[in-house]
Amino acid sequence: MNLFDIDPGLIEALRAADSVAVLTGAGISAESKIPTFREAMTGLWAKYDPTELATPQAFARDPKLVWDWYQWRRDLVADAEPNPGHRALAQMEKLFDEFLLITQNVDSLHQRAGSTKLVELHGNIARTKCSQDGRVVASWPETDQTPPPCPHCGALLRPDVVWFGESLPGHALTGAMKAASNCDVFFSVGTSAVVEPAASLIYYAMNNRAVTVEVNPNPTAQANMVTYALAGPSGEVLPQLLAALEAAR
Ligand code: BJW
Repeated sequence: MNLFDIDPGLIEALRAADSVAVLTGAGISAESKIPTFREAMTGLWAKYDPTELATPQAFARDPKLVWDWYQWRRDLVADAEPNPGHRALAQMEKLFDEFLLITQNVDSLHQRAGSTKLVELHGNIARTKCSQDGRVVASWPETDQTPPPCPHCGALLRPDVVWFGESLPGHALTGAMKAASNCDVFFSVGTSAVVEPAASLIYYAMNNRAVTVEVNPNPTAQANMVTYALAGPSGEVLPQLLAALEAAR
């Protein structure tokens, strides 16, 4: 994909925009070598289905298995670096009066790329909380138990992420719905757009007649509804879009 593939109408819409909202999913971190959520896992984890591990039921059944899976993923994230897609979004937040990056990712790569105007819908893999009362725990005594017990109440610790069937953090979801409802341009980047309520944010934007843009090498079910579907990797598309926008300003 090169600059000429970006429709001038999209650049014009961005030039005129006061308010931009961007929803991101696992695909934006694919070029940082973090496997997307639904792609087959590797090694020891190849035989597990991630949609079954990311549940309170799996944790209740086999807390060690779920804890170890998150530890494997924490190690992948710790070794990863933000890619040009993350960095382009960090630049974009400076170009608009109102901007919100709404991420489903738990990997902190947006923050490490410099994004500051963001909400995390599904928590953060680096944080740990008590499975009983939800209190975030920064450290705990060395133990041979996996998962370790909460230092305050002795219940099992768990990652501070949102599993299927659990509620999203209220402040993050409210902010995301408000930004999607009020934006002039809405981007959906690197998400399969199947997990609710994130997948429905685009409809809030459409109801406000926003220009909608999908960035995904594999067009989703929403691709034929959006104003512009950019079928390429976000690490290439977003920097080109940013360059075209900066050249036009
Ligand atoms: C690239 C690329 C490149 C590759 N560049 N792109 C309404 C209807 C039906 C069901 C529900 C509903 N409302 C709620 C539900 C239930 C459920 C749900 O949505 N189920 C669906 C599966 C149907 N939702 C929930 O339970 C949510 N809670 C909730 O709504 O509470 C109230 C409630 C509960 C129950 C019933 C009703 C109401 C909570 C959802 C929590 C999701 N949590 C996870 C795990 C987080 C922790 C962790 O990481 O382990 O979040 S699941 C997983 O999916 C993770 C992701 O954030 C999320 C989205 O996945 P994402 O990011 O889209 O990744 P992929 O892998 O699916 O897609 C990657 C994409 O990238 C692909 O399209 C590639 O093509 C693309 N790509 N390379 C750009 N280089």
